[in-house]
Amino acid sequence: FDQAPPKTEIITLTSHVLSQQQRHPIATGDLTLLLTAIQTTCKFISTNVRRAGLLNLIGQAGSSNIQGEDQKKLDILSNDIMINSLRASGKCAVLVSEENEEPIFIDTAHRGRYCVVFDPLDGSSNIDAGVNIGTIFGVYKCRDDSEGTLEDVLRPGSELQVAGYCMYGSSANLVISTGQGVNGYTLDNGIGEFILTHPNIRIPSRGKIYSFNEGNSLFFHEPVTQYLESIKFPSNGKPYSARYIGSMVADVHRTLLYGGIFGYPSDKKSKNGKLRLLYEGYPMAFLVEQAGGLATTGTERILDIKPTDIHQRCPVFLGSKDDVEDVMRFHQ
Ligand code: P6P
Repeated sequence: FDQAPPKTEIITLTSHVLSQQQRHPIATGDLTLLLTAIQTTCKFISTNVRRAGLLNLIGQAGSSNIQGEDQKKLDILSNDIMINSLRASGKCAVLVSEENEEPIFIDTAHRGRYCVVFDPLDGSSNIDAGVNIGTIFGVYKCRDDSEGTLEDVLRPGSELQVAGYCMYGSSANLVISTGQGVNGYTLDNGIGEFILTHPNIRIPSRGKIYSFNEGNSLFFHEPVTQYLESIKFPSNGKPYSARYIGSMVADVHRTLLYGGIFGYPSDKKSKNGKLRLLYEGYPMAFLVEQAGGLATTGTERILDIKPTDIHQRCPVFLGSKDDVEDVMRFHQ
């Protein structure tokens, strides 16, 4: 048999993170254990999302979250799973969830050195339509002299240790960065492991796709209108393609892999846009920058923003470096 053996290098998320973390001389294994809790949560949520229709989990839960949005049963379930799993890990001190008005301060018995900000099931308005949705998370380490306070999570995204998302679609794709580039893993339901399928994701320097909700065009500020005109009616006669799913995880995942630009700008209706800074803006900006792209409000690097409220919103333009720089030029 002179054929080369098939490349069956099965690297799991757990072993990959362990190997990356072990390079840090001061690694205690705490972050690895926290990431294990996060991936277990994603596996659990994936199972429930996949079976939602069968278990009649789809539909309203009859309550609404602090954003005033109708809560779906899966939202509540995913949030409960994530909070319980993170608390049980014993590695967290403060949790911030899109579904909870106040931060969650972990009791002493279960307290650790990390703070996790997350949207347990982003894009949930798409659940009933079977459109891809996802969990988005970011991890801060408590400041040295802190046991875990609000100030530990009101920090610029540039201080995150980890950022990632898990997209629930035809398969469960977990994309994560610990500050050494971006890696993508696909859940093998047969063995219950996330397998490394997209090592070292790099976003193309320029793409051919733009992803905005143009239903808001009436309210767009002039720089956004002019930017969109420039790629829809370009002098080279080659307009960009429009792709908009309306689920941030799905739109960002496509942008990471194919390049181009995703934008949810501020407009005359929403002065800071719609997306939340801590658990949507920061994690996605962290990942895109780690993959070689940029993430801006139009005038400011998203990761540099100092937050004042855990649920504050921010305008978002992110994606290929050249495309984001084009947008910034229209905001000068
Ligand atoms: P619109 C989903 O509700 C979400 O928070 C993001 O996942 C998504 O990018 C955005 O809102 C979609 O908002 O106004 O275009 O429906």
